[in-house]
Amino acid sequence: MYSKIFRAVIIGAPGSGKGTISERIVNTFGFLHISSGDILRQNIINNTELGRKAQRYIASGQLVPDEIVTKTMLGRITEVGNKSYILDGFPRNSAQAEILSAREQIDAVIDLNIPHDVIIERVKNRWIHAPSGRVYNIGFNDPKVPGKDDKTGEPLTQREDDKPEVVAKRLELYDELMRPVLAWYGKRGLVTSFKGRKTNEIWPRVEVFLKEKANK
Ligand code: G5P
Ligand code: MG
Repeated sequence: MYSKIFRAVIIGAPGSGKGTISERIVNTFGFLHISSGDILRQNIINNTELGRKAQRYIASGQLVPDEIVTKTMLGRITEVGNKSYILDGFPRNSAQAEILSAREQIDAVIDLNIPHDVIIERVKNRWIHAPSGRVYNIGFNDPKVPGKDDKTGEPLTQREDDKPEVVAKRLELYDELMRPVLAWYGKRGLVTSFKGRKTNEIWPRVEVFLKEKANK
């Protein structure tokens, strides 16, 4: 398909559409989607040691401690081996970005720039199938059967951290911690920003961008 391994990072505020755009990248380009949030939520469901450690941080909108997340994500990247991937939710601050850069050469950073008022409306309608990470949204991406996952028929749930007061906290933390990360990647000429209010308008631009980049 593509001549070389392509490693991308997708960055954007909570609810900006990182998971949604990543799913389209997986379907179109065959990259693997490595989402820190999905991995942590799966661990919570499976009641693993990692899940038990992460749970209270996630529920309150705080970051899970760096050493836990970094170990988990670098472990997953190693398992993936020599395949193109898109990293979603990691790195989440400058310390994580530095550790990642010591290990992996990142080819592109996709920055989703969505106004906060749009995000606050979206997450109210978000429903997920936590075991797989599949995400739905009432009125945008409805499940075929209300309240049920399309593939497994299992019940959908809402995320504990999608409560309005936790979303506000996550948005605040995002702005504070990700500004330096974006600046860091920006200095290295890696950032391409996509601004808009709708995924269906942003996705075609991301697709064109990746077609050009990944084919080089
Ligand atoms: P996560 O899981 O990384 P966030 O906060 O970065 O969580 P989130 O909430 O998963 O990001 P997203 O993936 O950017 O958002 O957005 P999405 O799910 O695709 O879209 C949001 C909703 O809008 C969905 O319902 C979707 O269907 C809908 N939607 C999309 N586009 C449109 C549109 O155009 N129109 C409409 N109407 N709807 C649309 O992190 C969670 C927690 O895990 C921990 C932290 O505690 C974090 O808070 N964590 C880490 N901690 C430390 N270090 C790390 N690296 C960590 N990573 C995760
Ligand atoms: Mg997500």
